[in-house]
Amino acid sequence: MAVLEILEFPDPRLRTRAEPVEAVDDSTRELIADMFETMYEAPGIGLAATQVNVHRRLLVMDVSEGATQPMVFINPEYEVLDDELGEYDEGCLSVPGFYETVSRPQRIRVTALDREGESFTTELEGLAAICLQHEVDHLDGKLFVDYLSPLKRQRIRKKLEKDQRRRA
Ligand code: QAP
Ligand code: CO
Repeated sequence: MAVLEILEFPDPRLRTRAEPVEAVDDSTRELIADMFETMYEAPGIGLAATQVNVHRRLLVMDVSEGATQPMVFINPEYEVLDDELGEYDEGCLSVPGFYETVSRPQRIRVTALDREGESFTTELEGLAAICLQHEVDHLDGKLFVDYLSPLKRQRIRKKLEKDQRRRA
C-alpha cells in the first residue's frame, strides 16, 4: 500500500475526462487500496482516481463517523431521484483549505461495479449523495470551484498557486 500524491487546483490534469475501467483486476484493487490509504491519511471522505493522476472511472469514499464504511464505485452512473437541492459546505483534497457552499440534488440512485467487478445499484441520500456527485464530477474533469463565482474561484486559484510556489 502507498499514500499517493494528490493533484491540486489549478493543475490542468484535474481537467482530464476519465475513461471507463475495462477490467477489474488485481492492479485495480491495488489502486483502490492505495486510494483508501491516501484518503484516510489526509483525512478525507472521498477521492476520485483523477485526483491521483489516474484517468479511469473509479472513486472511493467513506462518509461514516469513524471511517468504518469504505465504499468503492467503478464506472459509476447515477440518476437524480428527487429534484430538490440541498446546500452543503464542500471541500476537496485537491483544493486544500477551502470550503464553499454548493447546491446539489440530495437523493440519487447509483449503479456501479464493486471491487470484484460485480454490478450493484444503491440509493444514496444526504452527504453520501453529495459526495458521490462531487467525485463523479472529478471523473468528468470538473471541480466544486466551478460552481462558484469567477471572483471566488480566482481568489482560491491565486492563493493555491502561491502556496504551490512556496513549496516548490
Ligand atoms: C469531497 O472532500 C466532499 O481542504 C471530499 O485541508 C467534501 O474529503 C464532498 C480535505 C465535502 C462533499 C462534502 C479538505 C482535507 C478533505 C481540505 C474531502 C483539507 C483537508 C476533503
Ligand atoms: Co474533490
